[in-house]
Amino acid sequence: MKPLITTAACFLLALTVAGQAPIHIIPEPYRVEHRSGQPFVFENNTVIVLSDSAALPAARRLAELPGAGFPIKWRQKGGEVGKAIFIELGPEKDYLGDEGYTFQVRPQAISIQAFRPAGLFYAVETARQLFPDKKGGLAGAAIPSFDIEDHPRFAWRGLHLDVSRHFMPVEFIKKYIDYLAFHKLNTFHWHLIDGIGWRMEVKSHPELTDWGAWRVVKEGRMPWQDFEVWKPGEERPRYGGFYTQEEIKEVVAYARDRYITVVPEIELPGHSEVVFQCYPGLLCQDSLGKPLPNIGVYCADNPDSYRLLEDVLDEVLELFPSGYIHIGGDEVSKSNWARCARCQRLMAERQYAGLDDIQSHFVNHFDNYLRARGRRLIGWHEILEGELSPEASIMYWGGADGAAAHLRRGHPTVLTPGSHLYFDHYQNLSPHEPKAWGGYSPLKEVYEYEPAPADLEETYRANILGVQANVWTEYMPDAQKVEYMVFPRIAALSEVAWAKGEKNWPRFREKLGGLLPRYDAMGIHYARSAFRPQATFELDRSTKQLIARLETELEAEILYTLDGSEPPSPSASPYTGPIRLGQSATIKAVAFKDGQPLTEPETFEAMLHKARGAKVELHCTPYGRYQASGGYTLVDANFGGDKWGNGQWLGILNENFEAVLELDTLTAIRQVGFSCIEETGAGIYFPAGVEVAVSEDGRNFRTLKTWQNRRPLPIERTPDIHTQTITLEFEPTACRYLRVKAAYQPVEGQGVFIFVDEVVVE
Ligand code: TNX
Repeated sequence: MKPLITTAACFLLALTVAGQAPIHIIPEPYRVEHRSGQPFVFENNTVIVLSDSAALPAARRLAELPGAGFPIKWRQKGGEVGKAIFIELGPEKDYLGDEGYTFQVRPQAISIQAFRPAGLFYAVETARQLFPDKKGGLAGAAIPSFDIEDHPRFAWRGLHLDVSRHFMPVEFIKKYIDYLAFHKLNTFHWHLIDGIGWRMEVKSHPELTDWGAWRVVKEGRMPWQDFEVWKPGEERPRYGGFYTQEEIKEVVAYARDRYITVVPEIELPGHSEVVFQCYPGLLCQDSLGKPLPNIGVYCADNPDSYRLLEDVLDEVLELFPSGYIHIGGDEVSKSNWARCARCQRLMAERQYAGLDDIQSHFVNHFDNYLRARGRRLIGWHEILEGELSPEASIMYWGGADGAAAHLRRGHPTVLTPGSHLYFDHYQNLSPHEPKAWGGYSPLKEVYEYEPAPADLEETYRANILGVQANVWTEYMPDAQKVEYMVFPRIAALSEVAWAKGEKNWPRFREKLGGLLPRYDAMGIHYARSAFRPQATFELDRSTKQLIARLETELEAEILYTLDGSEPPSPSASPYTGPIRLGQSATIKAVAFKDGQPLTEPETFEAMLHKARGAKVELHCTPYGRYQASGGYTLVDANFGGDKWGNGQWLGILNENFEAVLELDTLTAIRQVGFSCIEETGAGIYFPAGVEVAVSEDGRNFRTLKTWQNRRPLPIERTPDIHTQTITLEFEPTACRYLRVKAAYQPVEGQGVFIFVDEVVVE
């Protein structure tokens, strides 16, 4: 290994060479050293020079960069060359590893070197970002003199795509692979199978795609919620698609040319409803031979289950040369196994203690099967339940805070934490964001994710194979929406996966600003969510004024108004610092670049109500992660917004809400607003009733008003999110103490949350 220079030092170097534009590469190279002196200026007779045919693919890719169509020539001993780009492999470059490279720019020549062709490939991806995007030709363009040495932090740098919930055409899959390559990612996890659709042609079982690739579309339902296969002859329209084996070969070859491994996922033993719609005879059966409900799980003691999956895997192994085969294994519904005569016999025979052992019985069968064929099994971390084969590898999708415990289990692990790397989560809190699964993972949080848990012992660190972001497509029906959810977070992911130095958010922000025009040129529908202004409010407890701050994740000028008009209206002002508010106001704000608004204007209500900053006594216990700032959350004049998981809502589980607010002085009030949020699918409900009572001494309370939820029961469980301020009005009343109670709406067989935020007193 060559001596190390930290990224911070490189950054300083970058700044110290006067007059040179900083080098902006994402992901950040390991070492960048600027040199004084003249830049390299492209000329019309610039050539690409090779000495080894193994470098030819990289040379060709380089010549395909916009404007860089230079002739490719073989190096000749003693021969004179003019301006040249040398591309070479060298055995002395072994310190760079299989994927590293060096990139040197001098006034007369650019020199790219690597130990292996993959390194040259990544050097060309660096050139793609470095060379000006000049379609008319690069002649005349200048590149400053510098040295780059670069190699990745992790061996597994992955991006996943779920094509089961929504099928994505081959042309898009190839684009997606190009996107990975651009960001120096090297693993494409192709989630080909899930309960809703089978997407891979299997020659030995054509029903899997003849039927299993197509759904009947039902009015008012998302296609992925509709678990009915379409069969030929059916008149209703069909929805779906699949990849033929020829197409799969094409994709795998396309990826291989870009040093990307395609890891296929064949789900087992759960998430497989579609399989049993094709083969109902494979379902678990009760002791009378009656099939159990289709909950998407294979019978663990039916030889036909294993035969089908082995047939499928045989074809998978022919098509996919990857070292790892992903077998899913997440969220297995096991209840059929407890009622299935065969599974029960298996349990008794093997003396299994529980259903988890049946799961590992099933998974371990395929671990053996794959190992006997020279491959390795990887599955979602739930396969750790029971007695997992020590050879198996894990893909961990829990929160980052649980990663250390999983790494200590000793299996090689790819970290795909749901807390940071789920690109189906929202990237901004704005109500203008298109529907996403839930959660909240803004760009900065993705960028700042550190895969190696600080408290993890050194011996377990080697278990980190790498990192990956997952793209579940329930709410991404087409390529455009996938691009929206993936970009620009993929750029942050690439830094996490590749860059070794310390994080530097301001620098990343600046670099990304330069990358977006390239995304534009590539026609990518990236999200501008990181340009949406977000407001935070802080109550100045002494003056009771509200301090509003506006911020965008990526650098942009913000214009705002306080008079309800939409910026850029004549009354709009540029935001230069915190705004102090002595009374309620509506703030409308939007980010601008080059005179153009970047998104829709955002609206924020600054509500300086009478209970702001009051003393609060909570008579209930907020649950787990939903503590926000305790009782103060109710009176901080900061509204929770429409994402209940954002740390600004108090969540109360299976308990009535009760709080007492103590106002500074005896105050006349006429109205109380109780802000709450609901997502019934997540167990969060509006209250069944609210009661407001007042007191002058804090002991004897007098009820002023009650409110009752008159919605008919039972309430449907849906993923829709609603917010509401339940307003109780009454005759003006002087009060010092205000008690607010809210009863929860019990629902049989499940926990019920009330989520509450501001108590608005007028
Ligand atoms: C959980 S994470 C799943 C997927 C869903 C996803 C939605 C994992 C292995 N399974 O089936 O699509 O949540 O975020």
